[in-house]
Amino acid sequence: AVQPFSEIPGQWKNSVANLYTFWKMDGLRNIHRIMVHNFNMHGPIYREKVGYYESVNIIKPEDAAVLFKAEGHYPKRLRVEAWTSYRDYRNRKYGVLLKDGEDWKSNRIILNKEVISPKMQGNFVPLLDEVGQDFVARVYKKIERSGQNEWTTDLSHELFKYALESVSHVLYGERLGLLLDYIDPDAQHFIDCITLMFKTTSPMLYLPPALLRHTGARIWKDHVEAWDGIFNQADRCIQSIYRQLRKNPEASGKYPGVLASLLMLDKLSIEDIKASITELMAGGVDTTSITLLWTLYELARHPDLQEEIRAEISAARIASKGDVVQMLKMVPLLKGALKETLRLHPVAVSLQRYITEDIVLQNYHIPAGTLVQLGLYAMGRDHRIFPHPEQYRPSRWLRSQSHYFRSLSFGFGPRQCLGRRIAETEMQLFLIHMLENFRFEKQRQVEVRSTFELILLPEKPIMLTIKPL
Ligand code: HEM
Ligand code: 2DC
Repeated sequence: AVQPFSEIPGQWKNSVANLYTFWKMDGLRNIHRIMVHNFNMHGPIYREKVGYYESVNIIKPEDAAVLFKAEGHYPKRLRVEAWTSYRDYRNRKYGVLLKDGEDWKSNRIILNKEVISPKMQGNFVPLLDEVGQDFVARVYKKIERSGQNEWTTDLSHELFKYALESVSHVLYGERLGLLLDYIDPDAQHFIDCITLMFKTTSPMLYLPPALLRHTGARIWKDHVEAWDGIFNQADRCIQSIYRQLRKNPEASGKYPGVLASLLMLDKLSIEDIKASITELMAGGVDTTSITLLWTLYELARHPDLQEEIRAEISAARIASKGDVVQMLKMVPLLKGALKETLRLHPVAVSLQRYITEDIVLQNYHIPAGTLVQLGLYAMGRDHRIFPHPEQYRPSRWLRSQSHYFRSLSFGFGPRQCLGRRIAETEMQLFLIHMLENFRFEKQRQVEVRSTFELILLPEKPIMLTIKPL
């Protein structure tokens, strides 16, 4: 017989005690490892209550399948109160990230066509390819200046600039110039604000922002300052495109970027467009840059694999005869490498949904309305789901074994990552250009762990040596 909800294992009954152990274990930065620990202790399902938010946690692909079948027409994630509180405080509209219900759906359908339909990829490729080529030129310059025919560095800051330059080129159809020697200080400030915004969000997952706001807490002030910086910079970019479009409305035939396309389409209000474009711009920096950094780290640790992927790229370059869209269809191992990076180093520790109907998970009854979390980080490192999970093996993603509900790094279904196509294309083109030109090496073979700052980040700088081929 199916067991009742109240029988699910876990320490959900004593939430104060749970919060205490959580702080003591430095839970804030270790959420991903605490989840692994909980699955080891309780098995593949457990209930948990930390502070005010309660959830059922699952790890198995079969259970993920059941969860996503019960997500309803308007799938809802855990609400990040810090983000909604800021919008309410400053009287700014929610974009697609924070909207729910019919309002979310109608905005999302229009955005889908402009941002993740396969048809758009052809428009994005030339824009992203150009940025990739410029990045290579910049690295050659750095190598030359070092005078040692190699460059040893923590690439993260360069990658942030690459990511912002890439997403901006797609959104605005224009370059920001972040890969030049002297960059706009406002753009650098924007990058710093995003990092600060994520960092200040995570404590507020457990302490209600409303409380912090009324007690004048530092963390809330920093958070507001970070979002202010993000919105101000995005507003400047949006205004400049808007003005150009009004001065010169006739289409030139050239793809004008996501923002101009949305404005000309005239199906969303200007305020809705601004809100979602700002979210896309902010969501497009740390996510792809950190994933690229982890990928270079893994390839530096696996020189034979690096060589194998380089060979795949060379063959694809020749076979595609200059057609880059075609080329991207011929690099399965490279795509496997990105999936493998996100398996071991996911951006999101978990996926969550409020289920809209009663379901059964691991033989327990789960009532409609429950918040169910799929532990993505824990799943990626479970040996029952991924044999030898500690090994970085992109070939496991080739068409040999079943990937049933195992490839979930960008989420699932209609509420999945809106930036997915941009992210994937941008990361594939980056790796193609970099591997065609340079070799990556790692000095000391030390394991770098993840730390949670809303998204998962490397806990310390990753130093790489880059050499021309
Ligand atoms: C949502 C992952 C890059 C914009 C999400 C979600 C995940 C995710 C897991 C939640 C999906 C769900 O609940 O099913 C990633 C990863 C990235 C990445 C792994 C890169 C490696 C980006 C980029 C952008 C972006 C580049 C913007 C250009 C968004 C937005 C949402 C979202 C707007 C909310 C969509 C909605 O609620 O309808 N992402 N993301 N992401 N992401 Fe990404
Ligand atoms: C963080 O317990 C851990 O893609 C929480 O580009 C549950 C949770 C809820 C929503 C998740 C968040 C986690 C991680 C970061 C995500 C976010 C939804 C979107 C966001 C996954 C797992 C992200 C990084 C977006 C951010 C866009 C924003 C900056 C405008």
